[in-house]
Amino acid sequence: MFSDKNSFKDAYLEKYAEIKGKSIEEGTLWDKYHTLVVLLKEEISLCRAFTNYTADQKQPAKQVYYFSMEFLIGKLLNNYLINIGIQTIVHEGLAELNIDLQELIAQESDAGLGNGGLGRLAACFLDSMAFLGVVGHGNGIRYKYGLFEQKIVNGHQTEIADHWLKNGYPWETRKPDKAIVVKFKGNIRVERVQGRLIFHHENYEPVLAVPYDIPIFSYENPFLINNLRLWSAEPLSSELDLALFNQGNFTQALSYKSEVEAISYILYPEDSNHAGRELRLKQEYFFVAAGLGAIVRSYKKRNGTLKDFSQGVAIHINDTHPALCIPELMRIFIDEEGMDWEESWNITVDAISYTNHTIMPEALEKWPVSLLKNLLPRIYMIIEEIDRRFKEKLLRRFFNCEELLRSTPVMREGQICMANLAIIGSHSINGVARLHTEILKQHVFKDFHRIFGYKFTNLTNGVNHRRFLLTANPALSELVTEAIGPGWKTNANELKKLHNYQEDASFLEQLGKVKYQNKQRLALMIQEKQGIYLDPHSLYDVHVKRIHAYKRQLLNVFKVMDLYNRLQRDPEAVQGSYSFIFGGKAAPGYHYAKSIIKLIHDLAQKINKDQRMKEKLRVVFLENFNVSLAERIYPAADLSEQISTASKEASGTGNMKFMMNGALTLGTLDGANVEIKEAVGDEHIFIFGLTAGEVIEYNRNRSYKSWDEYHTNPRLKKILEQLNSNYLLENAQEFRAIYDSLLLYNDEFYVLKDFESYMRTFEEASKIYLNQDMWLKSSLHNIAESGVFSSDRTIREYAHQVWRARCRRIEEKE
Ligand code: DL6
Repeated sequence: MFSDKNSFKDAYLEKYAEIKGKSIEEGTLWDKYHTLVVLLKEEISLCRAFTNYTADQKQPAKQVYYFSMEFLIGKLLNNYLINIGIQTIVHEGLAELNIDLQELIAQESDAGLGNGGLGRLAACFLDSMAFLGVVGHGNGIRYKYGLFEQKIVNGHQTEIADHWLKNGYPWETRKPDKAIVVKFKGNIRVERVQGRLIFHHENYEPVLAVPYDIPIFSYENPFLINNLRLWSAEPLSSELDLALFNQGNFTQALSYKSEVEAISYILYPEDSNHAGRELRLKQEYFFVAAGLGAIVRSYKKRNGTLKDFSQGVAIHINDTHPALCIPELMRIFIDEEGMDWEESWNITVDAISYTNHTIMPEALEKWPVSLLKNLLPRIYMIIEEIDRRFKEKLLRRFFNCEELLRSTPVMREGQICMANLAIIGSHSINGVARLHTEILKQHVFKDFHRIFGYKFTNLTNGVNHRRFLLTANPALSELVTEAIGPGWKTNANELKKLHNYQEDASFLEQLGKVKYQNKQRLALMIQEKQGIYLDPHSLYDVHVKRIHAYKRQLLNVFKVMDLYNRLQRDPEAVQGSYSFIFGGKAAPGYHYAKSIIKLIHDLAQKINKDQRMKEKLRVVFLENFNVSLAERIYPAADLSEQISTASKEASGTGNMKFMMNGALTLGTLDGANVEIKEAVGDEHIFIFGLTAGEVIEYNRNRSYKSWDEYHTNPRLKKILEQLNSNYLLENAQEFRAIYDSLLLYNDEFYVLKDFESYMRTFEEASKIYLNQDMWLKSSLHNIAESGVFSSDRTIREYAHQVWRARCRRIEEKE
C-alpha cells in the first residue's frame, strides 16, 4: 500500500484535491477524515482486484454468508490502519500536514447496528473470517437509525435517535446495479402445467433492496475479498410514485414510499403493537430475500446450475431472526428454478446452519400464523408443507410420538416457532458455550435432540483479540509484544508464553503500571464527563453490559448498598478503596431495567456526596455504553462482573474481553465463565452462587422461598427495607417493582439466594487485591490463558465442523 509517510502524504494530498477541491486549511475535520477513508478504500480495492484474480486461479473456495440482523461493528478507521500496518505512517504523515489522526478517528460514527453480544459477535466473526482466509461475508440491514443513544437525565434513561448516517458513511459503497426486488403481501395463484404446480405471486407490494458494501479488512490479511453487505429498502421506482401522483393519489404515493423506507429505518422497531411486529417480520424477510436472491444469482452466474449449491455456499443464520432463509431458499429452488421438493430440501438443509444464542423464552421467536400468512403468502405455504412433512416423518419414525408432536412442530397453537423451523431446516445447530449447548440438548430442545442428536454441536464464542487487546489496549499490547514477540497477534495461543513471566518482578511491575495508566485514562474521561474522580489506586469493579434482570446488576447494587451500610456503622469495616463502574442500555420498553439504572444513579449520588466515603467508595454509571466506550473500559478494569443467574447467560463475550485485558472475573458458573474457570484454574477466578443444575432444579420443584432469605439475613433485610423506603428517594414507589419482583414474585433470578455467597467471594477478591503482587500474577495468568477465547479459534471450528469451508491462511502455512 504506502511504503512510507511521504508516499502516503502525496497520495492523500492528491485525493484531497480531487474530491474536496479546496485547500487543506479550508477543510473541516470531516473533509479530512472522509478523504482518508476514500483513499484507504481505493487502495484496498486495488489490492482486492489482484486477490480476486489470483484466488480464481486456484480452486475456488466455498463462500460463507453470515446472516445477522445485527452487526455491531463500531468504528473501523483505527482498527483498519492497524490491520493494514500503516498506522504509524499515516499518523506521522498527517502530523506533517498539521492533522491529528486522533481527531479524524473521532469523526467516525460508532456504527451501532446491533444491540449487544449477538451483534458484536457477528462483527468479531467477520474479522476472523477475513483473517483466516475464509471467504465469508456478512449479510444484514443498513438501518438508518442504529441502537438509540442513551442519555441519563436525572437518573432516568432517555433515548435519542442514533442517526449514524447523517454525514454519510464513507466506508460503504452503494451498489444499485446489484439491487433485488422483494415481494410482500398479495396472493398466490396456483396453476398446473404438465402435471407440475406453478406458483404465481400476484398483486404483491414490491420493495427494492439496494446493497451497500463495507470492505472487511483484517490484520495482515492477504485475502481481501470479504464484505459486509447491508441492504437498504427503497421504493421500486420513482415512476411508480409519479404515476400515483399524476392520478392525484398523493397520500397513497407518499405512504407507499414511507412504508417501504420504514423497513430499513430502525433497528428493533417498537414491537408492542401489531404494526411494529409486522415491521419486524418485514425486516427479517427483507434481508433474507435480498441476501439469498443475490447469492443465488451470483452462484448461478459462476456455475450455471444450482445442483451443487451447498458444496459452494454455506448460509449461517445468527439466531432465528434470519430463519426465513429456509423457506425462502426452498421458494427459489422450487418456484424459480423448477426443482422438486426433495432435491430442494436436501440442498437447503445441507447449506444452512443455525446458532442459538439464548434460552430466555421471550427471545425464542414466534410469529402468529395470521401475520405471516398475510405478509408472506408463498413463504407461509412452504412453512406449512415443511411442517406437514416433518410431522409425517415423526409418525413414521417414532412409535408413541405424542410428546414429540407436541413440542417440535413448526406450527403450534396458531404460532410459527422459528427455532423449530431453524432446527428442522438446517444441518447444524450450535450453542455458544459448552454449558449452554448442554442446556439446549437436555432441556430447551430435548425432544429435538432425541430426533436430530447428530445435528447438535457446541462452538464456544470468541472475541476479536486484535480489536479488544491489540487496538484497544496499546500499552499492554506493546508490553506483551516486547516480552513474547508479535506472534500472539496472529496466533492468540502464543499468549501462553507470558507464563514465563509469572515470577518476573520487573515484568509484573510494568504490568501494574500499564493497568494504572489505563485506569488513569478512564478516570480522566469520567471526571471530564461527570465531575467524579475515581482514584486509580482503588479497585475498579466493572459491570458493563445490557441491563437485564437475569444479568443481575441488582445483585451488584445490593453489594454496594451493603458495603455502604457497613462503612457507615464502622469506617474500618471494609478494607481498601473501591470504584464501582456500571454501564449498559435498557430496552426502551423494559421498565424494570430502566428502574435499575435509576437505582444505580440514585445510589451513586448518595454515596458520592457522602464525604466520609471519599477514600472508600465511588459509584458511577457510564452513559451510552457502546463499542468505543467498551474499548476504553476493558483495559482499565480490575474486576469483571459476570454474575448472571446460572443457566441464563448463553455465553457472554464481555467476560472474554475483560480477561484479555487482565481483569479477574467475579462470576457465577454460567455461560463461558465455566470455560474461563477451566482455563485459568480455581485460584485465578472468583466463582460464587448457585450452579445451573441447582437453578434448574429449584425452578422445577419450586422449593425456593425468597422470604426465607429476607428473614434469615439481616444485612439483606436492611437493604430491602431501604429499597422500600425513602432512603434513596422522596418517592419510594420508584423502586417498588424491583422490591416486588424479589419478595412478592419470589425472586425469579435468585438475587437474594446468591447474595451471601456473592459477598463472601467479593471479599476474598478484595483481600487479594490488597496484595498487588498476588493480584498481578493472577492478572497475567488470565491474559496468558485468554488465547482460546479469540474468535480466530471459534471461526476455525465453524469452518471445519459446520461450514466445511477452507481457512486459506492456515492451508498456506501448513
Ligand atoms: O452469543 C453471543 C451472545 C452471548 O454471549 C450472550 O450470552 C447472549 O445473551 C446473546 N444473546 C442474544 C440473544 N438475542 N437474541 N435472540 O443477544 O448472545
